[in-house]
Amino acid sequence: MNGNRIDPAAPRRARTADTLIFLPTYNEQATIARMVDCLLALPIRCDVLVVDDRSTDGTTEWLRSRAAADRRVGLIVRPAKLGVGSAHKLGWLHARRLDYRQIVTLDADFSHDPADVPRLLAALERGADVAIGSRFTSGGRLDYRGWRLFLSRSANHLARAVLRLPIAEYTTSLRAAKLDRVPPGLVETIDNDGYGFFLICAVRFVRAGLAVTEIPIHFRDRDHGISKIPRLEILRGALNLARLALERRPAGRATLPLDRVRDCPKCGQPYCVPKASGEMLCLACAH
Ligand SMILES: Nc1nc2c(ncn2[C@@H]2O[C@H](COP(=O)(O)OP(=O)(O)OP(=O)(O)O)[C@@H](O)[C@H]2O)c(=O)[nH]1
Ligand SMILES: [Mg+2]
Repeated sequence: MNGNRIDPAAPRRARTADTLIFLPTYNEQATIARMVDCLLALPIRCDVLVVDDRSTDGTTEWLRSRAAADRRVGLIVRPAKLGVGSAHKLGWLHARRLDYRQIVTLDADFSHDPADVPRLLAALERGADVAIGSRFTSGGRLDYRGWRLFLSRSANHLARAVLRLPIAEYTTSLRAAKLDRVPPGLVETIDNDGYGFFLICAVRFVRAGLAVTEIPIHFRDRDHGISKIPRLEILRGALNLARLALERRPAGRATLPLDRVRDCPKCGQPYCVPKASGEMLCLACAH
């Protein structure tokens, strides 16, 4: 394995299960080992994919050795911090390429409880296309205090009031979906690489007519590591919401024929997707 490159075997590795659990990481050394172990100990058959943006705290090294030792763990290391939304798009594209039946996404810092994963999957079994772990539906809880609590609550209340969609949670990443029900590209073509990705994604699920259900969760504030949310994200979030409210329909090209996905001429990985402009963009190295 080349220290500067992504493990080239990971993206082409065959899947060992029908369910992919996806985690984005940037400097999660305090929790990543426990998180991966908890996920793999769940009473479900699953693979775990981590997209790490070249963490500087040892997360990448730990993941490299875990991925080398366990076929259920896949790792894509990107050359720089390319954004949490961009990492999720790559996770979805990877799941589609390997033909997983369902995907689950969550944070790596234990704000989301791995024990909620089977509850989300059970909601899919009961007929939902998408299950969203929700802090704001009846029975949901949120440990934030002060400014973070105010911000999170008001952002989601505002989204609900402005968009008039039948969901209460727009901004957290704990979600599960049936890949054959979500049109290819609905997620992968979202034009946002940051935290705004989650809002657009939830809106696209509902506006695409998917059966979206909310499962109450208890969201915990991170107790290790530091927050990576830039203040500018708050302003970006407001603009994002205004744009979605005006659009009424998902913006842009929301389909992605998989035969248009190419190997990247720079990093060699199979994650080059066409942008709306027709240009190609590699979700793994941003070339
Ligand atoms: N690959 C990748 N992962 C990221 C990036 N930014 C954040 N993450 C990961 O995305 C998940 C959510 O990020 P957090 O920083 O926990 O965001 P948050 O939960 O909204 O806020 P805090 O917990 O207060 O930091 C965590 O697993 C992070 O490690 C990024 O640019 N690239
Ligand atoms: Mg967090």
